Amino acid sequence: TTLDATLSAIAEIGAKPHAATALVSGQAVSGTARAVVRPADPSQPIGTVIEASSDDVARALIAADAAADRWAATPVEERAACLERLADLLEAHRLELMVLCVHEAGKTIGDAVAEIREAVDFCRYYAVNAREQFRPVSLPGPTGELNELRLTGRGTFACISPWNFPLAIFIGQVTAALVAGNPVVAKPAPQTPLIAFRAVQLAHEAGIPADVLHFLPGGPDVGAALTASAAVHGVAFTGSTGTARAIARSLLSDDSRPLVPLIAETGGLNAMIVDSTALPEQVVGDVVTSAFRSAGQRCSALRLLIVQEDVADRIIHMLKGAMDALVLGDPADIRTDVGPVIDASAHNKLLAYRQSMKAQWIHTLEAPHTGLFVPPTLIRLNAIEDLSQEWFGPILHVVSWKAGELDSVVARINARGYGLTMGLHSRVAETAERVKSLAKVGNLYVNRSMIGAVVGSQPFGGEGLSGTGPKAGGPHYLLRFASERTVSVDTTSAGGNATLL
Ligand code: UN1
Repeated sequence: TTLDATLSAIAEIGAKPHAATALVSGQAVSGTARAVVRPADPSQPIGTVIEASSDDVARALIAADAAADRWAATPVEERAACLERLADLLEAHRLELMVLCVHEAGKTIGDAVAEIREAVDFCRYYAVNAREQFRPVSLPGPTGELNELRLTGRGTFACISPWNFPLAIFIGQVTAALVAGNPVVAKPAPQTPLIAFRAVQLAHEAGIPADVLHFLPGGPDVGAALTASAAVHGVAFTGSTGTARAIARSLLSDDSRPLVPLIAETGGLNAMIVDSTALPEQVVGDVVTSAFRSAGQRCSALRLLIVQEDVADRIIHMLKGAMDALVLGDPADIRTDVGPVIDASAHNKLLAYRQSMKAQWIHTLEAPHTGLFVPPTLIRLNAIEDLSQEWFGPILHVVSWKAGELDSVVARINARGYGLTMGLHSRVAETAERVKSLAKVGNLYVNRSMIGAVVGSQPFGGEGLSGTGPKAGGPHYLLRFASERTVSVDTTSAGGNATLL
């Protein structure tokens, strides 16, 4: 069957060694290769990467700067066409990309399919958006004056991307910066360089010039070198709030440097409020998806379930049953619902936290003995404020609320300072309206799961400690990657050029 053929292709491609290297103007760099491991079994490397040295970073920035004017002057139609060819190439190579997603990032097959889809969607959406928005626009003014607004590239952008969407977010940041007319230096997360390397090769094949897109895999040193450089005219970053703050400091640290934008998408303490009118089966399905899909490793994921006390026992009882039905294991196995977490450091932190909360466990599962697995765990808290921080894994906290407390529940969630996603399950229209008006979040989900924002329909991103905006996959995203130039010409004055009239 097609499924069997796909699964054996996944096994076959997954067994091959994969190699990535930093690319400066399309040229592989020299250096020592480091192993890239599989979260499902860190003793089995999936391939190797040669990371960028500080010299490679410097050379990439010089080459990008030299290409900046040429790329900004390339018609937007040509830049958009590159993104559309890239979308086609990503689709054509989807099997290989899925395999890398499964083995390098530990994603389930279902998540890997969604990841490739989202990357393709970003390319096509930003291509269409750029064509619409980068046309010069005439603005009304007095007779005898011409006013025109133009968008143009700002200069080299550093795109610093996370391991949790190693293709989709990587591609989303890079294509937005490119189509807006900027050269890009792209730094993937250290855990997931292989899939990003393939994406960059495909982007070059799609027509993005090699000196316009450089690939700089590496750790925090590479990121710090990029953000410290005056050659960087903007940063797109997805990752932790703390790192976003460090980047902002670095961008502002040198008084002689231009002020450049930071587009940051960071963490959340995402809550779902459930009232006593909600449909329990639907709540439980949406909670399991929101909290445990992708092993809870999405910034959109549900961390805190806030259930009205008169239905709490029933919901928790059903939730335990639904958790028991989850299959933990090898992400390359089609039956798996919950795969491993990304690396040993995440694994250790999550297990230590989970253990420290043992007295408050409501329910948990057994984990496989090898691999970086964290058992999905339900933890009871007394108050919203007891959730100390974002735990980036399959750990869900539960608190209860009483009738009449809705406004204060939302206010207490808002008071934590994050503002990414929030969920509500209720069949009362006034309750939904109340939460819509009070919730300070970027994405509010009513009577559905809280993850899986769709490019173009559900622009994604938060506020406060969760990010700077604009929203990825939304109509305003590209604008932040561009400079606005207003050109005003007096066509009546003596010096006016008759051809302008
Ligand atoms: C993230 O985890 O960094 O809505 C973003 C979602 C995804 C975005 C998650 N489209 O779940």
